[in-house]
Amino acid sequence: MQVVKYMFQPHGDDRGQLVALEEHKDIPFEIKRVYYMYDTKPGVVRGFHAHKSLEQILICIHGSCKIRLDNGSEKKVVPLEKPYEGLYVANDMWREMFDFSEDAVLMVLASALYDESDYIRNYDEFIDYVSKK
Ligand code: T46
Repeated sequence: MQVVKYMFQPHGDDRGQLVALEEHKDIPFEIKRVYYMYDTKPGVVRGFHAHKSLEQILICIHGSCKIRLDNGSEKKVVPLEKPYEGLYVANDMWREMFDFSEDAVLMVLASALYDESDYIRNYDEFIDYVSKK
């Protein structure tokens, strides 16, 4: 499984850092939705689903967390620890987010509006779905 991590270019000066993200330039799709999670409680694991068509970029803009990716045949854990790195998560990929630091803010840029019918929330269903492709 190929893990695609983007290293965004910070515009740093003596005031600090600024990262700008533009669709189809820094981000490989049109950004239709932005959401973020924070105040994640200790030991919590989120996700446990895949998407049929949604593509996303995950950026831990503060603190740190880990992402487990599973394409049905291989699993990888990717740490997100810097506000200038973004993990590309394609469709047909089971994901779990865990090991959130107390101060973690995980921001997600998504290629589509929220649509519950795009989710596969059952692991056996996911395995069945990807094995038929
Ligand atoms: C994903 C991972 C990385 C909305 O109403 N609109 C939204 O855009 C989102 C993302 C969620 N919601 C509602 C649906 C649930 O009632 O917020 C609640 C929590 O969502 P969920 O349990 O799906 O959250 P996570 O953290 O398990 O997963 C989220 C995204 O849903 C998912 O697409 O890839 O983050």
